[in-house]
Amino acid sequence: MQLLRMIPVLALSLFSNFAFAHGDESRVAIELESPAKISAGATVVSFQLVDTKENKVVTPAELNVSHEQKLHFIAFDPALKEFQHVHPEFDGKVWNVNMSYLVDGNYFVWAQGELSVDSEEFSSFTRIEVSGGQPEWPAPTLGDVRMGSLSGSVATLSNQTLHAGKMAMLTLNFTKSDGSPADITPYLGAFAHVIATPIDGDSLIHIHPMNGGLPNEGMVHVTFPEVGDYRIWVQFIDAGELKTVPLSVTVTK
Ligand SMILES: [Cu+2]
Repeated sequence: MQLLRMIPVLALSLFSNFAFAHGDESRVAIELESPAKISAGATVVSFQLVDTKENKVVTPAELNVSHEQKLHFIAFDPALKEFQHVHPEFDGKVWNVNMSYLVDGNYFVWAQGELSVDSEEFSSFTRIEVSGGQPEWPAPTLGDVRMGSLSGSVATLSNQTLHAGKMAMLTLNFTKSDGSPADITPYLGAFAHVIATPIDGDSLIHIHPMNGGLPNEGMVHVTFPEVGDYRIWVQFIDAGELKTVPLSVTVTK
């Protein structure tokens, strides 16, 4: 049983996004029931969620369905290379989720949801330390990389200059590797999921692009609060297959 960091939520976007969250005390806490130090491989992460404002445990009854799920769970390593987006289930006592950690590292693990009492979105984070697996990746070097591909699908973010604290409207475009439009269908009720974190990993931006002018194009309204590099994971379904493509951006003054 371990009380770990809780995260405040600042609504930055007008759209149905989990907003920016930072590593400060906040309202919903994750209490790990399973160990915080684990061996690499397949594992079940078990935890409680505590609404510190209402002073009660958060079960599915206390959550709204948000993007087809009551709870979203996002984990990544400090090198910002390993990424998981999964959906815990409640067994009547605790939340459980199957995860797989192959590479060593002290992972950032986020739970995101929306409280039914007042529709407040929350992002809670904790750390899970993995050892005994593949050696930890070296510290991240990101830079501005706005195009990436995976098994024949290409994700491209438009290249406007990004300024800290200023809302940007980026175009997100999906094609096949031959340049033809990708065959996009909704993932968890959205055109795509854009999950961003700064290089230190302890804050999270989760955006759902609006449909753009073309079926393979979406509009990402986002504010990056700080100067520096951000890892961005873009999740989308192309020809029925879920793809996660890592990109990165550099945010200037
Ligand atoms: Cu999810």
